Amino acid sequence: MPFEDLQILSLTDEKEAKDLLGSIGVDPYGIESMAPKMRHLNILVKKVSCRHGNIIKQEMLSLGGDAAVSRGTVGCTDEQTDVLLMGTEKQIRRFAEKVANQPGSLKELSFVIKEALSRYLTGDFLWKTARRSLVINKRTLIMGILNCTPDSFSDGGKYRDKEKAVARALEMMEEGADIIDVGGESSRPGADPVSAEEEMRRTIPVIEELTRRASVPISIDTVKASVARAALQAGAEIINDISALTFDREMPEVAAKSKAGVVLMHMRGEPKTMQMGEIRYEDVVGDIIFYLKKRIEAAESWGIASEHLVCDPGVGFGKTVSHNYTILKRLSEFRVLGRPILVGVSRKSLIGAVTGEGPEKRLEGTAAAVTAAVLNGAAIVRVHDVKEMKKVVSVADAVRYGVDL
Ligand code: 9MG
Repeated sequence: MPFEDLQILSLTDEKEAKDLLGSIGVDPYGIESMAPKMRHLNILVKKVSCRHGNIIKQEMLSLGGDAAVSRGTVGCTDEQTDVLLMGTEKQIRRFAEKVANQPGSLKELSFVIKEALSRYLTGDFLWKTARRSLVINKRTLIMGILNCTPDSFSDGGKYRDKEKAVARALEMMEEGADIIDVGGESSRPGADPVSAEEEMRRTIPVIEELTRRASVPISIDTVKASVARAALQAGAEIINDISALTFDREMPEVAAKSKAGVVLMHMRGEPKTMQMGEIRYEDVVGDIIFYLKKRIEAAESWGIASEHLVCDPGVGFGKTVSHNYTILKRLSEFRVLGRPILVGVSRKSLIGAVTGEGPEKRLEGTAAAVTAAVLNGAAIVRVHDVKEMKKVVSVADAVRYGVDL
């Protein structure tokens, strides 16, 4: 039968698209021109006036794409509508060009679309910390968790706790951790806060020792400016702030002055109470992206350059199990933030909710969730079981980026 070797392709990145065009023998100009036609985009624009909704629909139709608007938009019985632009990257770019010269908000829409596309299509990142730049390119980084809370290492003696913590950090480094995240306050749901003094007592001696002995950057997991300041002085380079610089009004200044790397994480409420009561979002992914966009803008307004920022949807922080899986499934949408995405799923309750097992028995479930995160665009994964997750990430990276073997 002729044509029986027809294929329906699933292409996920620009390189794959260009390689395919090259293999057909398309000339280089054609490759540049056609690759953007191979990427289909759905772009949701909220609260557009009915007049503009109609113009957008007409323009997109004229370019061979389409735009979904509310039923009442055509007759303008609806004052406003959300608009879903549907088209290839090429059609969307043409649309943005066409409306760029229109007065008022369509001109702004053109600008916003172009900006969003350029952030969304950024593949490689530099993450600047207080002392170095981490290249994030074709390999997912591993952040190893070092909990310096009493339940983690304590066997009574202060000295032995510190020695054990340092030994575990060095072991994680040997196992493949790219960053060690040191924390002295539990952020588990329902956990009680601890004082800054206690947090420092638990973490600073460990960081001082690791700064002397570890070659990878140290991150301090804290929401308190005084703890972050002391940790940075002791040699830490990154602030992992689960409150996205909102908990302590002095934190932005500490981050800006030190030029530390900063993880901005989304959390609803605070650890003590975040899983209580009804947890509702209009659209969990859209709401978190909007929040993180505002936190990036706030950080920049305090003088923290965007190259220092990493964003984190905050799996498990004020979200239902269903929200957490939606975040993992739609993780690639966070690319629109234009910054690397960090994901922490290790041993969390979203895994236990499906496997029915307790935190110590969630290794395989964690492996599956880490794989999903990597395949959907995570740049960094925060994990307890570095040795095992290093292998998981290597295989997921091979699927995501390919291998030269
Ligand atoms: C401290 N901590 C616990 N879970 C976390 C997560 O998912 N992300 C980040 N950045 N920190 C976390």
